[in-house]
Amino acid sequence: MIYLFGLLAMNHWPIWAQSKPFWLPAPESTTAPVMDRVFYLILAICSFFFLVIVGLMVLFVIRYRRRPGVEPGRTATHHNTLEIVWTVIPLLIVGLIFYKGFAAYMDMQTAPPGCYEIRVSARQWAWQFIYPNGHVDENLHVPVDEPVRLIMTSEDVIHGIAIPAFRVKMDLVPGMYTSTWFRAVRPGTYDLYCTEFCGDDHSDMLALVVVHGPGDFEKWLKDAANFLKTLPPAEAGEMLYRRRGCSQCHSTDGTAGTGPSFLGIYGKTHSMAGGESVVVDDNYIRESILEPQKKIRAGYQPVMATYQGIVSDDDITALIEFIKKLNQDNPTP
Ligand code: HEC
Ligand SMILES: [Cu+2]
Repeated sequence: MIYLFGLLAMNHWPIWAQSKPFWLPAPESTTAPVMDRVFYLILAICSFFFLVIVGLMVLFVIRYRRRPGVEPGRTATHHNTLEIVWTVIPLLIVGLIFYKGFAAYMDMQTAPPGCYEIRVSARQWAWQFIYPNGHVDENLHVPVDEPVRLIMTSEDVIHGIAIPAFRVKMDLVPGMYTSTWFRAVRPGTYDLYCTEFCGDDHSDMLALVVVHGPGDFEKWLKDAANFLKTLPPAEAGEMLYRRRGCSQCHSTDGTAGTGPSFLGIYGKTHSMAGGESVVVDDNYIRESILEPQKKIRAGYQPVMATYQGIVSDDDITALIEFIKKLNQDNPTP
C-alpha cells in the first residue's frame, strides 16, 4: 500500500524527494522516471497480492485448523461468478503491466531524430567508445541535455551495457548491432557496468559515464582526439594503454594478471611456450600487438586478441615508448 501510495503521488513529489529513491541511484536521464514508474507499479501489484495471499493463508491455517470434534465440511463446488472474477481481474492487471512495460521499452528503443551517435565496441574485458571524429575512449563522454544514441556491437562474446543512473541496459552481441539511447539531465560522473557474464574478468569490465555541461563536450572531444599530437609519446602511450583496454590484462607494477606485467620487460629476454627465447624490443612488442598468437610467452594463455586495424602505427610507437619508459621510471637496483 505504501508503494501504491508512493506511485500515485510520485509525479507530485517535490524535486528533492523525486531525485533520491531510497534503493535506486538517483534518476539522471529522461527515461529513468518512466522506468521507475513501471518498476514501482509492478512492485506495488506484487506487494499487494503477496500480502493478501499470505495474509489469508495464515488466517485460514489458524482458523480452519484440525481440532477434535470438528468435522471437515463438504468440499467447495463450482462458483461461476467467483471464477470469472478471479480470471478477469488478473487478466486486466497483467494487460496493464504489459502495456506499461512495452511502452517504456519502446521508449527506450526508439531514439528521437537528431541524436548524437556514439559507437560502442565491447571485448573481453574492455569498453571502447568511438566518436564521430574517430576518437576512441575507454569512458563514455556525453553532452548534457542532448539525446545520445549508442550503436553497439561485440568483438567476441555477448556483453551487456548498463548505466544504472540512466536506467539503461542493452546487450552487445557479436555479429550484429544493437542500439539504445538516453538523454542525461545533469552534468556529473556515473558508473557503467557489463551485465552479461563474459568470462574471467567480467566484474572488472567497468567504465565511467562523464556527462559534460553545455559547451564542454565539444572542447573535451577536440582535446581528447588530439592527444597523440599534443602529448609526449610515452604519455600518449599511457593513455592508449588505458583506452585500448591493455590495462585489463597487463599491469605496470610487476603483478602478473591475465597477461604479463609491462614493468621492466623492455630489453629482457623471455622464453616462449614453443621453447625459443625472444628479446623484448620494438619489433617484438609490435608483433605482440598485431599478431599476439605468433609468439606466446611461457606460462600464459593465448587469450590476447589482435589489435590489427584497431591501433595505428603511431599508436604502437606511443605504446612502445610507454613500455620503455616504465624501465626508466623504475630502475632495477
Ligand atoms: C585479454 C587480455 C589482454 C589484453 C586486453 C591485452 N593483452 Fe597483451 N597479452 C596478453 C597475454 C595473456 C599475453 C601473454 C601471451 C602471449 O604472448 O600472447 C600478452 C602478451 C603481450 C605482450 C608480450 C609481453 C611479454 O612479456 O612477452 C605485449 C607486448 C602485449 N601483450 C601488449 C599488449 C598491448 C599493447 C595491449 C593493448 C593494446 C594488450 N597487450 C592487450 C593478454 C592481453
Ligand atoms: Cu562483458
